[in-house]
This record gives sequence, structure tokens and C-alpha cells, in this order.
Amino acid sequence: MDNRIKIIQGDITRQEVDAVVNAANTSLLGGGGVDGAIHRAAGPELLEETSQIGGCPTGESRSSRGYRLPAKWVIHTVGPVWLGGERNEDNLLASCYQTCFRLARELGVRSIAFPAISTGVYRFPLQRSAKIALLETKKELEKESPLEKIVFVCFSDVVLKTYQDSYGEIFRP
Ligand code: AR6
Repeated sequence: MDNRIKIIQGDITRQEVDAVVNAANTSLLGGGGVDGAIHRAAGPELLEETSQIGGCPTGESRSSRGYRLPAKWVIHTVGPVWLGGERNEDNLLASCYQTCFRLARELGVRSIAFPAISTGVYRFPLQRSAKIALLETKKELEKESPLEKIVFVCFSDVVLKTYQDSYGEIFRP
């Protein structure tokens, strides 16, 4: 068990953390789902900033300020579209978490909130994604991480239950 990890049900735009992660697309120009919610809550300055970034490849991440969000930073990551599992989807999703953690270190972030990247419009299987999210987090926390709190914000009770079960498997003492 690792008490730096919190698994909650809620809305990521309300999280009082240093950085929230956005499940964006390669344009970084906004969209639906959690991306739309973050842009609405942060205000139009967020789009002004992300439109200057010039996009982001799948599996990578870019940072911006959080504007009207409680979070100081938004880390935009581009998850893979699920295409059946033979198109490097697992590694690309793992890379999202790795690159978010790398940026978090660079920004001096001590608390970060993640949504279930790729599990909405991009249709990545939920259980498989939760395992990847928690395994990458375990690896990060084993590296003397500056992170004090990692929140997995689950939008529905199904997502919450899946993360709780995966946490039990991966962090079993
Ligand atoms: N807080 C936390 N989680 C949320 C919220 C919220 N406010 N809203 C939705 N979720 P999705 P993807 C959950 O579709 O699959 C966008 O259009 C949702 O229930 O937001 O990575 C982008 O622009 C699901 O579990 O992201 C891209 O084009 C999870 O967040 C594309 O969708 C991710 O669902 C990215 O697709």
C-alpha cells in the first residue's frame, strides 16, 4: 500500500492539486470529455496558450498554466486510440504516464491528479488502462519521487471500482 495514492470519484477540474492531467488530442486545441471540461473551467486563456504549443504527438505530454482552475498547471497528454491492442497502445499509454511524471518533476509539482486517460472516446479497455496507470505510478514512486500526492479522479463508479481493484492487485503488501 502507498498512502501517497488517492483513488476518488469526482470531477478533475475541482481538484486542489499543483497539476491536473488533461486527456487531450494531438492538436491540443480542446475537445469533448475531460478535455472540454478542463478548457471550460480554466477559461479561454488556456486555449490561447495551448494553441501556441503546436500540437503534441501520441504518448507525449506538454504543460500549460491552469488559469481559473484551482491547479497551477495543466499537463496535456495524448493517449492512444484503442485499435485492438496490436498497435503499440499499451506502450503509448504507459508513455503518457511517464512523460506526465517527467514534466511534473520539471515543474516542481508535488501533487497531481489524473483522469483515466484514453478510456472514454478513445475506447482503451478500462481494466487494462488502470493496470498501466498504477504500474507506471508504482515505478515513479519507487524512484525517490518528489510527489507527495497522486490522485486518480474517477468519473463514474465503474471507473472507481476498477481502479480500486487494480490498486489492490498492484500494491498488495
Ligand atoms: N473529470 C474526471 N474524469 C472525466 C471528466 C472529468 N470532468 N470528464 C470525463 N472524464 P475522454 P480520451 C473521464 O473521452 O478517451 C476528447 O475529445 C471519462 O469518463 O475525456 O482520452 C479529447 O479532445 C473517461 O473515463 O478522453 C480527445 O479528442 C476519461 O475521463 C479525446 O476526447 C477519459 O475520457 C480523448 O479521449
